[in-house]
Amino acid sequence: MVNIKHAKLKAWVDEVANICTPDAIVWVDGSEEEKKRLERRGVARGQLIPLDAGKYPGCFYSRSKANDVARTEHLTYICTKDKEAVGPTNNWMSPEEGYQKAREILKGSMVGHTLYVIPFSMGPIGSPFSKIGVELTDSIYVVLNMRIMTRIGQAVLDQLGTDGEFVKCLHSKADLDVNKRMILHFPEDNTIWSVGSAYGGNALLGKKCLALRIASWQARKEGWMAEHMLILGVEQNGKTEYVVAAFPSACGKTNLAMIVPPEGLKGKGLKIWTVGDDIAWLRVGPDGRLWACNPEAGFFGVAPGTNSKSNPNAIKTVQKNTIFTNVLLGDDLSVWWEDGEGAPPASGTNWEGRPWKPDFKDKNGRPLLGAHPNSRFTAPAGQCPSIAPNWEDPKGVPISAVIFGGRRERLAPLVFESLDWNHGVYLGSTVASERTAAAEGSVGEIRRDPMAMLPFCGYNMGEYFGHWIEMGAKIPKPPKIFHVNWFRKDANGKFLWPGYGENLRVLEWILARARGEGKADKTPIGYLPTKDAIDLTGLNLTAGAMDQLLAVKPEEWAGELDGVKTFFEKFGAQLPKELWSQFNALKDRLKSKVTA
Ligand code: OXD
Ligand code: MN
Repeated sequence: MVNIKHAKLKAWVDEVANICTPDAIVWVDGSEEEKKRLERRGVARGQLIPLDAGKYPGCFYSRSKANDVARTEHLTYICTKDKEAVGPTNNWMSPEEGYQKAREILKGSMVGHTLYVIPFSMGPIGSPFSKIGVELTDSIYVVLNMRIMTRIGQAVLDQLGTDGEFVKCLHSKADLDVNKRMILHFPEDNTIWSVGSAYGGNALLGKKCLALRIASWQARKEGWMAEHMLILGVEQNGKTEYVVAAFPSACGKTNLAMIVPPEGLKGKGLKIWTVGDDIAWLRVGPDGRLWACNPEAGFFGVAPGTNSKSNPNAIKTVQKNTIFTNVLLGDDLSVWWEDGEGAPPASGTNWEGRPWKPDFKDKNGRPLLGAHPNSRFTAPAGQCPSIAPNWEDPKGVPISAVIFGGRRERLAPLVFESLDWNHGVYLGSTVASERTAAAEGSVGEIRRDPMAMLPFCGYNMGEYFGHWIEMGAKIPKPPKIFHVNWFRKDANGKFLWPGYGENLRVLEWILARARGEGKADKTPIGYLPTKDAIDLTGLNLTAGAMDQLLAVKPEEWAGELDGVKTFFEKFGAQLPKELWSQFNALKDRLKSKVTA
């Protein structure tokens, strides 16, 4: 039995129950006993399948509808009184329209179902970084995932007390009709309503909806930052230094957050500590440095491509107590995914629920996919072998460097350092990735994804850039800002840099620079490592690869400026003048280089 002392919370639950009319209301207490009960219920209703208990203890399989397997950005809205508040990169709806449309879908949507009330904390309960939310949902899958991804239950209610503030999160699967799917954010009301989807990014409301969209709005008001960033520590000689890094979705954030030092650097005794793989909340600490906290408690990682080479720590993390969604389910109650670990099962059922064998082909004659490309694992962060001993420290961890990166075949060198904070903000605001064949649009086309926040910033991105500029002035000892690109290719289209664990070599240089060490040359785009500055011990790069990885081609950069200009112009008067100054200064530096 939970103990609820918060009158407004009770009143809100009643209000929602009046709209959705569930058969029952269950307050989630977070106990082990409750977990077992929900698992049994999920299994009985066919929503969960227990995996082989010997090989995958405590693990379950789940499959969502075929048209409900990813975040739906075009159905995601920020609902504010003033349209300008959301800027040119978000979908806008008025709060009246949003509430009214969603209410129509929600009316009676929980008849025959139970409404679960999940009190949850983003960030360790009681930490100065943390924010509390309460998610009302009709999905057992959501309760069990939220249990892994956040801290839930009675302890959160205790923290909330009689009148604490919380984000009101309402989720209903309704009838999972894509035509009645809406992910609505009401930042002025501290409210999120999500209907018609059961996919994680749309339904686990603590993650993208609260910890990024609503939190970015709160962060601007309250003078902190909510970012789409991993957090990791590098330990050497008993001292650990931390970085945060932002990359667009599907650029390997989870992999980088858990890297294993490469063979060639073994002698140096470096250790990597994972603090978070997706979201960082950042605040100025009493020492004048920027401190970071991971608001999540688990990993909601992409399965395909995860194997012992790309991410050995993730493979070890998902051995127990993990929920697998939309991967291949073996007839032997195993799970498997493309580019994964070990041999596939002899037969199974694929993510669409179709019979599957390794030689089955789809209608185009290509191998029939076992796992959806966006299939996921949900696993407790504490199970990761590289999890930092202090990952739940309520103070957070002090940040030495901020890293931005995109996926660029040309242009961006392996790594460079910004000239100062505002130049670093410029680098973040111009982050871009080239489209791969898997995405919509033409291959090679540039998709700008500033600070990797394009789908996650809860307000006008022009103002968001302004907030970054203002934060620079508020941090007495700011971290240095860097740009990395693991994806540069040679003339034959081959990757020049091996990536994965070898990326630690680049992190070493970044941390040295943050300490005021590390050799660099000043170039028009920023500080580049000198040819011998990155430790390449034991790495057999092809001849000339390092020259190509570090090449800065002013003509290519001049071309890039055209794209940046078009992008910046979208924000009109909301684009901070400081970013135009950075743009013009870079243009001048490049010009003098071309004519020199
Ligand atoms: C994620 C994403 O799921 O960025 O983390 O899309
Ligand atoms: Mn993400």
